[in-house]
Amino acid sequence: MTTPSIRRLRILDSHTGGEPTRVVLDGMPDLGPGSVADQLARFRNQYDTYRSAIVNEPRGSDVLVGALLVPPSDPTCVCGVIFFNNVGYLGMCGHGTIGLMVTLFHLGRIQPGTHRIETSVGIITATLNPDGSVSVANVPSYRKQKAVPIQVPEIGTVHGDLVWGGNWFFLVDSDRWELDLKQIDTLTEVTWRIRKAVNAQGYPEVDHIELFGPPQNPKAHSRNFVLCPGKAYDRSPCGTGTSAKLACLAADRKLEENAEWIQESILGSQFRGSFQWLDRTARTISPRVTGTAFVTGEATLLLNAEDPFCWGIRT
Ligand code: PYC
Repeated sequence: MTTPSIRRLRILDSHTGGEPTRVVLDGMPDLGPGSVADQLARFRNQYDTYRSAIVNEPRGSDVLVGALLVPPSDPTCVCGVIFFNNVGYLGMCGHGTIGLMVTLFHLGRIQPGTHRIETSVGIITATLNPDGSVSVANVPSYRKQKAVPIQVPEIGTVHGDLVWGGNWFFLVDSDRWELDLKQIDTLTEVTWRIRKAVNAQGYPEVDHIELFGPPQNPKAHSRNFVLCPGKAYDRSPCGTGTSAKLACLAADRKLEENAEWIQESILGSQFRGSFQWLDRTARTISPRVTGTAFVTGEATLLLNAEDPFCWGIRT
């Protein structure tokens, strides 16, 4: 028996409102110089097999979001981060940033206070609050189009808003579907159909579909169901999805600047959101989303070149 060639990747797992994040600390090939966006391009073009190895089965699952720590090009940032999932890369990730902050604190790399983080879609700030919660000031967010009609096979016409919240969302406000955990299969099927129809009808950039309905907790303002790009649903209220919702509420003058919006997930976990105007004419806001995360594991992934599933199971 020969000694296999094994690459070791050090990881920390956490969850934010039920949605998991796997922070990769080291062990990756060098992604070279430049901004986080430059490094993401090299990750995607040259080392995408690592993405699959880290988050897909047999080491991960469809719901897992990876967060690779990389050197920031902006020296005022505490780190750079590349977010990814079972099918590709995310621009920003709100629950992932909350998980990352709690992980960095767990490692003793940051203290409570405000820290700048470079992502592939811009610099964000994240505050580790004295009570352990994390507030993320996300990238500028805005609604591009309101009430876009989409013909969805076997469902009919669905109207939704096309919104940037660090990822592209299609937001549907409707009481047509019961937003309850027992309905996960139906909700997944409905949103997947909507996603395909939205993409086919002129909006290929949209990769998150978000349904809104009344909350179950009377303290919350709304409940959501968010379908992520690889067909897994977000267990958390989705940080970028909540940012997108805030952009719509701001544009419709349904929420005042700095007023609180409590967004409930399909699990019942909550994010607290608010916004500040960046440009009232362009209806662009700076969203702020607060949530909590818990570290769930510390491990070393072993990538054995002789393992037939070394690079993950791609579906
Ligand atoms: O929290 O922004 C988020 C997010 C995006 C995909 C999964 N979670």
